[in-house]
Amino acid sequence: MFSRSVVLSFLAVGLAVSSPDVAAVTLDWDVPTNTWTNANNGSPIPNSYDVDGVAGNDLTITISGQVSKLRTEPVSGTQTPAVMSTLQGGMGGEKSLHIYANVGTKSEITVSVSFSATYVQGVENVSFTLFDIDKTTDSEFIRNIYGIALDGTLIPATFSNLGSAVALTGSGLTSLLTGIAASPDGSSNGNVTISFGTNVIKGFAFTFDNSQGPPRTQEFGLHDISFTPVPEINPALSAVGSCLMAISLVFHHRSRVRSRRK
Ligand SMILES: [Ca+2]
Ligand SMILES: [Ca+2]
Ligand SMILES: [Ca+2]
Repeated sequence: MFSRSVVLSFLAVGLAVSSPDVAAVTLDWDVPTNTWTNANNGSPIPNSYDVDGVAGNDLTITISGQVSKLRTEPVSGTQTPAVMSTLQGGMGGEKSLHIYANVGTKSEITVSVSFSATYVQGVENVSFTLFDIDKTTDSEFIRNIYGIALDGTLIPATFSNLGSAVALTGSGLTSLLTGIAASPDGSSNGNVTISFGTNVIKGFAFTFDNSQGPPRTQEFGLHDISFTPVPEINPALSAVGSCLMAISLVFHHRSRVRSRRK
């Protein structure tokens, strides 16, 4: 007969099957298909990437703000944004999404990443590293850094692996990264890793700008982006679990009725 422990066993099996461990996913710029495309006039358009092994795009990167300030990166001769390995963050040949711009005071270029709506439960463990946040004549700043929760709430980031050319001031949503020294192109001195940890988000954004001063050419790289989709409860398996529970309750009820008749 179906005892309470049998019912609990069915439920445990159902939950285990319907909540599989979901592996981390990475947008890796070294994968040849992960390229960046600009409009014919050179201005950036949103670019989407399919990286989780399931057909369909998983994240979209949009670059907005004063995009007229974007320039050709002189080492490669390529109009940015572009995927290249001029900046390597001390990782020896790693590519990044390179932003090279002629920015002056209050020139802001914002990078926004939105994860696919097919991740209905959002994503977690979002993490990425910026390369070459540094200072030549003027400091480079990264500000307005936030994740976006499923309900639209803004989530502060956490910062780690700060290179010696980067200073972190402020906290929470007003955290500010400032380039305080020059970092060579291949160096990790201008690195900072930005993470949202166990916060479930559907996107994130940050803004790059210049300190006060005349326009100067400045640059940084957005390295690989990793994230873990939050698993959905499988509706089919939930239905099976409910059926099994209903059947077991019927049996349990009958057995009690029978035992009362004895
Ligand atoms: Ca890579
Ligand atoms: Ca996909
Ligand atoms: Ca820089």
